[in-house]
Amino acid sequence: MLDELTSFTQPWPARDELRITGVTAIATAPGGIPLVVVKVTTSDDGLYGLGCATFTQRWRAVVTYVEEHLARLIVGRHPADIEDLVRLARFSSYWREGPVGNNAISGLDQALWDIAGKRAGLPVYELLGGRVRAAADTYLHAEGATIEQALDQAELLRDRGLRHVRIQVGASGAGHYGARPTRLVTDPDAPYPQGWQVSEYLASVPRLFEAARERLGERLELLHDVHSRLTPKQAVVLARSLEPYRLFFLEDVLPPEHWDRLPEVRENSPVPLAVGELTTSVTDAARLVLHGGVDFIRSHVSDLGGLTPARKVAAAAELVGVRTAWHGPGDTSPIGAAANVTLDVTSPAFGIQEGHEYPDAVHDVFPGTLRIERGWLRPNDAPGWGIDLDEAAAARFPPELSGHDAWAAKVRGLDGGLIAP
Ligand code: GCO
Ligand code: MG
Repeated sequence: MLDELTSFTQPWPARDELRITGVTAIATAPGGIPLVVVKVTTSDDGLYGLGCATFTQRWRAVVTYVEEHLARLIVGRHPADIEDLVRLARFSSYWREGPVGNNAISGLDQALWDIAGKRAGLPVYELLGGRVRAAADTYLHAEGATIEQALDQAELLRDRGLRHVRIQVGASGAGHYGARPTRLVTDPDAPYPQGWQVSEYLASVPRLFEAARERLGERLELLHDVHSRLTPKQAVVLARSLEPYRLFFLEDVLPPEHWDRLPEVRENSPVPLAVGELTTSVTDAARLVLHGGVDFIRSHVSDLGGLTPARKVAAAAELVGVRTAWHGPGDTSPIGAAANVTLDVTSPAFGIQEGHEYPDAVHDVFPGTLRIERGWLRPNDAPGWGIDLDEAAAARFPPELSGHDAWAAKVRGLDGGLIAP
């Protein structure tokens, strides 16, 4: 059966004897966050590639997808035909897209780019045509239960040389996204006492940015992530109230179910909108870029299916004047972070890169993990991604089914109704 499949999928004679011999998934949580990496081995002893397949909320499903469904289609193929192999992986399931499948395919795709780089002796950015900039300007997150605490952190980041800072402030009950709550109960008499209140949110964010401008001055670029909690009209109200504070971007004002209404929000305020971390298809990302919904496209590269589809989104963005801001939180492996930076330095559409400072344990498991220096991220010059995986070290941090599984469904209103993340 395997031979049948392999010969069915091998569409042309390969140029040499090199073949893919294995496709496996390694799950590890050295920073506490489950990360998934795909390893593609070849018949050339010691030649292998690594790719990010991290869907932290459903990591086990990705491992199964890779090892039980993907490997059998790919083993036996030559690793050079990346576009064909990712199309094969994508179309072979007939029902395409979705974060489990796309992350699995991304792991394969990025591992094949890593192999291509190692075979050529070149970093992946040179395979893509070389750099159009030396480094990617990066933002980090400042947060606090109170405005003062959040601004203390923002000031520290500015003093470390960052030019862009995302600022989030807490509130009572569930708090707001990205910041600790000020107190645990919003209203003791409500059906759901720790509920989230949109009115409190809409009033507190302009206060935060007014204070931020007063304390941090005009030069620092300020960003904010709503995390999809608003209606289109609330989004316009928020954007307009933030106009005096000249935000670099306002992120994810609407949940993906309402993205068709983004152009309306965008037309009603000059505040640049950044959207896209919840895109789970290259088609949806392209729609956001081409249909006037975004100023910054910030898809999660592995959720699009890897570097190969993400490059197409970057090319579309370049043609219509949209800029990129690839999603780069802690639930991206260092390989995924390196793929982000490779896109950043090779695409004229680059806008900004979200950065994450990995703890030491992650650096130990992934030697070569990039480091942010005064807000700049530079790609490795070593062949491929220039990042390795110490499998023995990875095994010391087995991931668990944990809070991450339900993390996105923890916010409810005072009436107890779930609020879309
Ligand atoms: C961001 C994001 C993340 C996501 C996380 C979900 O802008 O960095 O919103 O923090 O919430 O990746 O798993
Ligand atoms: Mg976000």
